[in-house]
Amino acid sequence: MTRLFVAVDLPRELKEAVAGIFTQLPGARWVPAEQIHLTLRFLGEVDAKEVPIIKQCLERVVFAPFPLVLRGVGHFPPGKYPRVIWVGIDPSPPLLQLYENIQGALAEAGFPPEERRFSPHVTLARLHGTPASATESLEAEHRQFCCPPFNVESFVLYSSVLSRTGAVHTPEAVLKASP
Ligand code: 3AM
Repeated sequence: MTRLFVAVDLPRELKEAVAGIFTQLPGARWVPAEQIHLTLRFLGEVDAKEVPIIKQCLERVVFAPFPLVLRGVGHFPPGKYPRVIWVGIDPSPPLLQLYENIQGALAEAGFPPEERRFSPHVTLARLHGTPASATESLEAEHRQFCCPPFNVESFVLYSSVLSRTGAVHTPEAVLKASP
């Protein structure tokens, strides 16, 4: 079995800009800078035999390059102990269209569309017992966080191997935009 997800990788400068938000926060496990990404779909454990079919379906996703803007810092879910700190993504029509096209392609590979609404974000940290008051002061500090738009020219099918030191993500296929 292979644990798979589909995501947009970010340029190195953006990963570095995002990682610049990282700070000492008790209970926070920051995502390694090189792994920072925008998840489009988590597929979970998949039989290795199915991976070529998934790749073929994803290769049929047609999209033109489009700009993506990262903006603001927040947490999820609301309440006393959030689980995630994120950087927001402007939900532009081309991003939502790419998301829908990927859902359609994966439905052909036997993965029904997700029921949860797509809420684009870049996960910065996973939290264990960090009070919302601590994340709120970090958010206040970075309320104006914004990066110059970057052009999405591809998306990636990643495999993810979990280990005690964290997940290792490996690109299994890079799906490019049409010029
Ligand atoms: O980039 P984010 O954090 O949005 O949270 C995991 C991460 O998304 C998510 O898949 C992405 C790559 O690891 N993920 C992990 N397990 C999941 C699950 N059981 C999951 N998403 C939904 N259900």
